Amino acid sequence: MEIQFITHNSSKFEEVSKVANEYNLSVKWFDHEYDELQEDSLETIAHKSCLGILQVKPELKTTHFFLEDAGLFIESLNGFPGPYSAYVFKTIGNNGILNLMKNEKNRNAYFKSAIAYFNRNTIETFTGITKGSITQSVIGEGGFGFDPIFVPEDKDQTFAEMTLATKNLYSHRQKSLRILFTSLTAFVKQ
Ligand code: ITT
Repeated sequence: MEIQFITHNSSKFEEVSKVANEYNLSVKWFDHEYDELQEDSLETIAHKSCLGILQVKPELKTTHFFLEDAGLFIESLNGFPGPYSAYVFKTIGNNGILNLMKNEKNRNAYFKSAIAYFNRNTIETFTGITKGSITQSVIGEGGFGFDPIFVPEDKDQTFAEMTLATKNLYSHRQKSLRILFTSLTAFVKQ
């Protein structure tokens, strides 16, 4: 069964294909930039993005594909940027977030990943959360997005300091992916 992953972010695709390998699944990259509707929940955004893509690319109706929407939720900012993460990253970036949190003692935050999977018929959503904290400065060169300012719980490195394999042990994305891939491989075994 061929599964396509729709994203414009090559780093996301790398993370996804490494986890897929562990399940002997081959995921193909479908490079497409799509408009995300602004909604309060990542699951709704992912679900609606899936519906939107099926409208503009009706040829996908006979295929299996998924996409993913992720966000960083910061406790002292009441969950901001959350579903607005892409816009906030583009506009104020990591330094802008650190400035908003200047003198803030509560550094708690979590990353959430929401996958919407289309199985030729219906759309299912899967989520994963990784708790952690926001650093005082930008640290590390790897990864992408907010990786240099996020340290997962009980670890002492930011996601940007970790190898891809290590980020894939702790990330929000591998958690939602493992739920999806487990259900897909269970289905194949039946
Ligand atoms: P898509 O084409 O898949 O939508 P994207 O990079 O726009 O790729 P999202 O909309 O899911 O991805 O991400 C929202 C923002 O959160 C965006 O600025 C990302 O850089 C950031 N982000 C998402 N996942 C992340 C991760 O694992 N580590 C750090 N930042 C992340």
